[in-house]
Amino acid sequence: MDASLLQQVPHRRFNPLTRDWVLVSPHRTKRPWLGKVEKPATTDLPAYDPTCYLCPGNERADGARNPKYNSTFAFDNDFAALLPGTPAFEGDEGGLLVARSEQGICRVMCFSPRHDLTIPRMSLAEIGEVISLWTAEFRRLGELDWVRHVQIFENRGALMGASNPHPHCQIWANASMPDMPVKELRSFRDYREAKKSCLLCDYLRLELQRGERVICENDGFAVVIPFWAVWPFETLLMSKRHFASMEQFAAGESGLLADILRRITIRYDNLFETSFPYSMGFHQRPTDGQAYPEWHFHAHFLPPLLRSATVQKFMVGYEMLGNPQRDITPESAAKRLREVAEIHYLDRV
Ligand code: H2U
Ligand code: ZN
Repeated sequence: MDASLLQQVPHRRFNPLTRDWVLVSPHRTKRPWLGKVEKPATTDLPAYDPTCYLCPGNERADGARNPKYNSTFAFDNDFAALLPGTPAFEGDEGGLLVARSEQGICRVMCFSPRHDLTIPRMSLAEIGEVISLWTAEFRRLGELDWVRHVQIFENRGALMGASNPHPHCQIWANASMPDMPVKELRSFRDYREAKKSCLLCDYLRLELQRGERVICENDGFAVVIPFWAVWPFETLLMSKRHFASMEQFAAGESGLLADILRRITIRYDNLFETSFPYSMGFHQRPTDGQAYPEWHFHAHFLPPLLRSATVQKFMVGYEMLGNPQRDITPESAAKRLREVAEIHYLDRV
């Protein structure tokens, strides 16, 4: 493949995980911007906010009271999108009006008692606490006989629709597998059948050889801007070892995940010197009790910012109707993320 053509000529790139395409228009980066400018994220938050429904000891919107927790804390979402006791029903009128009831459990999980402490500013030990609760929640929910998929995800920042700046994530456990993991599973499976190896093991090896899209790595994990990234600074976090979910961490791997999460989120914050908004989530094996040797543990970071703390990318027009498109290439975005430091800008002396 001609690397210089990829930086000059409009082209499409293929996502082997989802089998979607992205249109890349590198010649278009000099386009002027007269559009929407966002407010920069607030950075001067208090350590405790008496009006916050996630802070320790405070009352939540439905009247429940949080314990005075001093590490992490998870609870059932008071406004859950899915409910465990949903009665079963199914309807199909000629394949045109099709519906099925969906059972589920939605959890909310606070990362820290501190209202202002985001992952990039936490210690490795504190992130370790978050990872061990993620692992415990994944195991507990996944072991329920009707739960086939557990999605851990974080919406960070008002730009991503997070309802509260207190660092937290959500966990949704479903009776059905959602669309995105279904697509990935199909790709993992077909690739394994055709090549007798793993799609992400092979992809990671290729990226580590090339280096041009790698942002950071340690002995357990690596973060790259995938060749097929849609969002300007989208990244893919992959384990170096082939395993399928958090409860299969080998010795030291949880600490290495804490390290890599801290480093990539510090780089994100440093890029525009802002609390960098994103949606992120882990893609782990389905939890229906079957073995999934084809699944490779990974996480996606999907940040909306484009060129500064106040200009975001919009997925509109052709992207809603055709397929996603980007101007800045994954390679030049990776270069920018590689160039920023791994010391948080607020901790700089
Ligand atoms: P987001 O910031 O990603 O929206 O997550 C916050 C969740 O917290 C949201 O799903 C729930 C909302 O339903 N919530 C409670 O469970 N209790 C509350 O008192 C307020 C918000
Ligand atoms: Zn709070």
